[in-house]
Amino acid sequence: MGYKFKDKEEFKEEFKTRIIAKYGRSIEQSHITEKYMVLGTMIRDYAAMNWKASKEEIAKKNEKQMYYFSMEFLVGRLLTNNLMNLGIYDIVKDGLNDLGIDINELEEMESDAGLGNGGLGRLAACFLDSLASLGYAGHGNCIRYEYGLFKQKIVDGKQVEVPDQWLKLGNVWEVRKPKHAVNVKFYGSVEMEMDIYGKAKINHVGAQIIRAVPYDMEVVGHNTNLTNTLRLWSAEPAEDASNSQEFGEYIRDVIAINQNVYPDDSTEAGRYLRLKQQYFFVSAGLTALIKAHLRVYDTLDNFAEKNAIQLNDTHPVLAIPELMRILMDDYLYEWDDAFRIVQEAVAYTNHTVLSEALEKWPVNMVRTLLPRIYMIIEEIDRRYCYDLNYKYYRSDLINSTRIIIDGQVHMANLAIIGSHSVNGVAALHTHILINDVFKNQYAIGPQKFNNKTNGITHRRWLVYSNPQLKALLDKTIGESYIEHPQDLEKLMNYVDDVQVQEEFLQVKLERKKILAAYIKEVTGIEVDVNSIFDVQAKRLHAYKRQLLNVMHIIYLYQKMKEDPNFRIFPRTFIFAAKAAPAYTFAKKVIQLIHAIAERVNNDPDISQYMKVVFIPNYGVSIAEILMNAADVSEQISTAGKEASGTGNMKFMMNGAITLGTLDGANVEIVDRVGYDNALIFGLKVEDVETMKRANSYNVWDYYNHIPHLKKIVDSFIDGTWSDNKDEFKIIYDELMFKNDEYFLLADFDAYQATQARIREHYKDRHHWARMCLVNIAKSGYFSSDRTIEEYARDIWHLNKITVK
Ligand code: 26Q
Repeated sequence: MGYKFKDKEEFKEEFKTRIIAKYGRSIEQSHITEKYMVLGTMIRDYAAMNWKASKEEIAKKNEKQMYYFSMEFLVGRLLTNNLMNLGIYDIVKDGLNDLGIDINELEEMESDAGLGNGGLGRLAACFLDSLASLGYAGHGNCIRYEYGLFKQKIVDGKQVEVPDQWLKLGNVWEVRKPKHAVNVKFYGSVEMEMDIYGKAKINHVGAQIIRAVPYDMEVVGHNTNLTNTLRLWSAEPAEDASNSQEFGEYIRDVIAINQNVYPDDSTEAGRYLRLKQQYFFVSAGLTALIKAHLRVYDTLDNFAEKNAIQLNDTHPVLAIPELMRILMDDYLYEWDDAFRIVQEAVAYTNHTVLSEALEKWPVNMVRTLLPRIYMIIEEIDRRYCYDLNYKYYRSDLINSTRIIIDGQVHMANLAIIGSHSVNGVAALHTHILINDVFKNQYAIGPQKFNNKTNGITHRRWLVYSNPQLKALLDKTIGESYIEHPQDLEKLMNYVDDVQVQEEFLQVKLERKKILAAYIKEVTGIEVDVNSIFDVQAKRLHAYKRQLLNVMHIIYLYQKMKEDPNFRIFPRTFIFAAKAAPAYTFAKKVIQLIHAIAERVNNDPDISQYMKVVFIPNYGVSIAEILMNAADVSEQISTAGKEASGTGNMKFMMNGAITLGTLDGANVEIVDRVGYDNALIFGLKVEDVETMKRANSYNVWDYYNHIPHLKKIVDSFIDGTWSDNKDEFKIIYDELMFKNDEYFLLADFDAYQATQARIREHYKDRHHWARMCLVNIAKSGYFSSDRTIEEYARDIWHLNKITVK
């Protein structure tokens, strides 16, 4: 179907024909889901012409390509994005309109591809958009999960998880590629024999063999023909699965691999399957990659020259021993040559400093599931220790930096040893990696360490999701910022322009109305669009301190109840957050938010000043209407804990003011907008460090000496929020009997005081609008285009590709 419709009329013809060809019905008779599927398939085919041309151009020029290995790609919807990036949105919209079809209704039919937990997965999706848009050959490798991250329902004020059946209507963007299927081996044992040249030959015998079938999705860039690939691997039974396992059991094992995205939860048991998922897609991805390389070149000697592999956290770190295995066992490379290729090809990004989140796998688990891979890991570890002893004379650092420690495989150490680049995701985060978390690893290989501050695609997060703001920007500073986001800086010439300020406030009001309608629809709560929209949207974690926000709400409520003269400027406190299913504390906080909302929203003394809203099932599509409607962006993690944050950037780019600690990328936001245009409070990393080192923090001191804190904390156990006094006891215990690990009480007064300043800023409309405009003007730096340019230049060494 080599076609590209040129105009509205050709589009309509093609659309009609396809509806008939596929469903044997006229447009009028066809169901809306059928219309959606035909349109999606049509757009996929439209872009497929570019896909083919891209592959040919890359092969012809022998260009280097990058492969982003990630367990997560939080893509969201693609219809609008692809139509916009292809520059055919208006043709299609008008054509559909002629046919009596509202494009918005078709857009709403698409399920979010929710193949991820949060920031890390969304970052991968933003990177794919920037790679294609900038003209870099950079592809994704992941798993074709049958179910995305669970859907969140709220029942009786509590989170309930339900399966996310995102494939219900099929995935119109994917193409199954059976000819590129490969086998992946688990279990069994390793036998060694001598070949006729005296070289050891490895036989992996008695393995469970699973077929990996790729489903490829086009990644369409903005205003470019270059089209990349997101490859999702699906597990199927192998034809020659010649092992002794009982058939039914084998099928269950196969199905389980694709089953679902694992929730970000370090405590969850039964993670064996996750290790299987990790190896499954890494092995399949690399095997296919090697084959593709050998179709163009007759050697793997230049593998690292032509391929870059980026590991999104340690989840895909088995790529290191797996590539070693392929090079040595299948292509007979010597250890040293193979290791050089691996190190040159692979780079690792770290996304967390929380020690409980650094991946470790028990040796027995790895050895049983992946016997050959375990042998290689052991050998990498052995040689590493040898080098530290006899080459670097740093035997003192062995125990903290080696891979196998106390019967566990330390994945981050494997990643650092087996790669040439280790990066953090914001300046402060990288600083902490170098000086604290990986201090000893840094002493051994300082040249590997570098920073790449995260970014977000300004196309999805500004241009497409906020057409009202786009229109204002276009008219004020022109459209150049769409291709060159740093041109948003031109807006600095208008921040004092009263007319532009007024128009910005109008844009914000429009967005707040859209969000308010959505809130009414899903929660039944009516919110005042003239109140301050104060939003905290992110995964629920103790370190992100949603509870600090909640405590402040309780504080205001108690104070207004106590003192009829104390009244606040109307506020709408909006939360959106999923909690990992086994994370009891996080789920309790969600329940507490609902209990407070119920009370506050229905209290006639209070509800005109304050509403509390919890938007269920936070994900990409909800973020698209939530971020741009905020006035205040809550980024209040304990200093040193949030690696970067990327929601903070989405809010900023849409003109919200950051209310935050000096943590993650907040630091770089303030660097750009200045302390006048961000509301910064609280302990800094050094303060937290000092208090920890001196062991000087005692939560009871705060509780006993600050009456309003005592009152807030007591409300968790005195029946204020539930008839059952024990309902929220674990929140109380977490704070008071674990010495408030995340320093909520220590930061409370600073937070409260900064919150109080917001009303002063907000009351002066023009002043407030100016602050917001400065934020937008300075947000270009946080486009993932900038981030990708840095990765391409410093780590991947890619050239830009032009496809005709
Ligand atoms: C690990 C083991 C078992 C099950 C799940 C996991 C798991 C899954 C997902 C662990 C971590 C994640 C996701 C982490 C994540 O999203 N980190 C965020 O990455 C963003 C992008 O760099 C940063 O902006 C955030 O600061 C960081 O929290």
